[in-house]
Amino acid sequence: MGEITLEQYRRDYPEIAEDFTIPQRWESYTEDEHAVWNLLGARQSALLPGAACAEFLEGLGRLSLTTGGIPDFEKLSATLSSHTGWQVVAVPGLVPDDVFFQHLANRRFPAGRFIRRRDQLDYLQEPDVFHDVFGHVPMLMHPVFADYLQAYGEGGLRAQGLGMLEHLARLYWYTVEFGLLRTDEGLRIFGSGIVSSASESAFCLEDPSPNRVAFDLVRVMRTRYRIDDFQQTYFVIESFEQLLRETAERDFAPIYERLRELDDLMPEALTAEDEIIHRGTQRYARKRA
Ligand code: HBI
Ligand code: FE
Repeated sequence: MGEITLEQYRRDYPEIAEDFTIPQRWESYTEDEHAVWNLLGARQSALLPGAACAEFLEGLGRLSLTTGGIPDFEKLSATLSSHTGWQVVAVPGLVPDDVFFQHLANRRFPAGRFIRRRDQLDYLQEPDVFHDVFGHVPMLMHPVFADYLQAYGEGGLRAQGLGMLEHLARLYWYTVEFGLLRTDEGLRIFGSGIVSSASESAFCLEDPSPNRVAFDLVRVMRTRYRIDDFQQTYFVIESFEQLLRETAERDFAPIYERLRELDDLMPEALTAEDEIIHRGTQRYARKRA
């Protein structure tokens, strides 16, 4: 899946730096681009109480990301860094894995600068500023999650050296992007891919179709995922402390050795060892197939 190079981006973004960052040029956003942000922000904010976890909602509230237009990364980074030491930097789109990990390992979150068009409100392939900022930045206000994402960046660089990147990418996918949290009030969302999507916010919690399975590191790293539709399985953590403990504070070398012996699991698969919170009907996925 050939990665984009600096030279390719340089044609459209002559000001791109070696680390793939570009100036945000906040003044250049049009009124209509700010209006698209506000539309998405208002829509998601209305859906998320009782669906997103308290940690996400608290971060969102403190950053006032709802209807003030596309945020200025400099101001956003000032607030964010005073809480957890993270910053937001602008990039033109997807960046190579090692570049992505280097940023995370240094507590910089690379965010797309562009915003989706009005005819793409519900789905687009490349991460835009709404997904990256509204979806990811609120959780970076949480000290434990902030440490987890930095550790993921450091682990990514190591995994790349060991040829295990595909496995580690699944951890990112099923936690940072599509993770659920178990709370006394029921399941709640913390995954950025979900909180930035109107349809998946409801689907992941309410639809009988997908599996909901307790998080287990090796299980997650064996499981393939879909990038083109709703997930068929969501993994549920008990707490952010658990996530940090079972990932950042663990030696992955023996885990990678086990993974070399184990087959991949399909996105809808369940195993005898799973702690199943909800056994999905997979009706939605079958209908789409
Ligand atoms: N680049 N801008 C950007 N955003 C991402 O989420 C991203 C990326 N490059 C690589 C990547 N994600 C993933 O493939 C890694 O988590 C493995
Ligand atoms: Fe993302």
